[in-house]
Amino acid sequence: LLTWFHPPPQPSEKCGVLNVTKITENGKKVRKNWASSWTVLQGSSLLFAKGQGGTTSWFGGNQSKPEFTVDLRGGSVEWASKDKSSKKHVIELKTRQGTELLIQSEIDSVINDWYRALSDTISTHAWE
Ligand code: I3S
Repeated sequence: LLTWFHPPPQPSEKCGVLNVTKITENGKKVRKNWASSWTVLQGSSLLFAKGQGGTTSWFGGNQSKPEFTVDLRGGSVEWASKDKSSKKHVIELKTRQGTELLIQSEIDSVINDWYRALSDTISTHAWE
């Protein structure tokens, strides 16, 4: 009966260009290094490939591997506090492995969509 009211299934893939920096790696603080990155959400993984303005694609291109991948399972997302970055629209992503990333876009709607997609992914895979 309630089938009609179920939300549509979440898209498992999303991609776009975001500004990204690691701030912690395996629990250790690292120096910020903001870079524009082609970002792909695929299942419970978030993949990054360095690129300029989204022109680089590693799909079927010569760059066949993403630069780095994070496992979202068991992770968390929140809006970064002011002391984490002076930029606006910054998401703080923490993984279970102890990596923390800041993810940013100048475009409100873009970063809001990513925030939603990442939180949805984390809750979808919460029991894995
Ligand atoms: O958290 P911080 O140290 O203020 O981060 C800034 C620095 O990483 C800076 O580079 P240097 O390491 O060369 O100082 C970056 O250019 C800034 O973008 C960083 O701050 P924001 O507030 O943009 O995240």
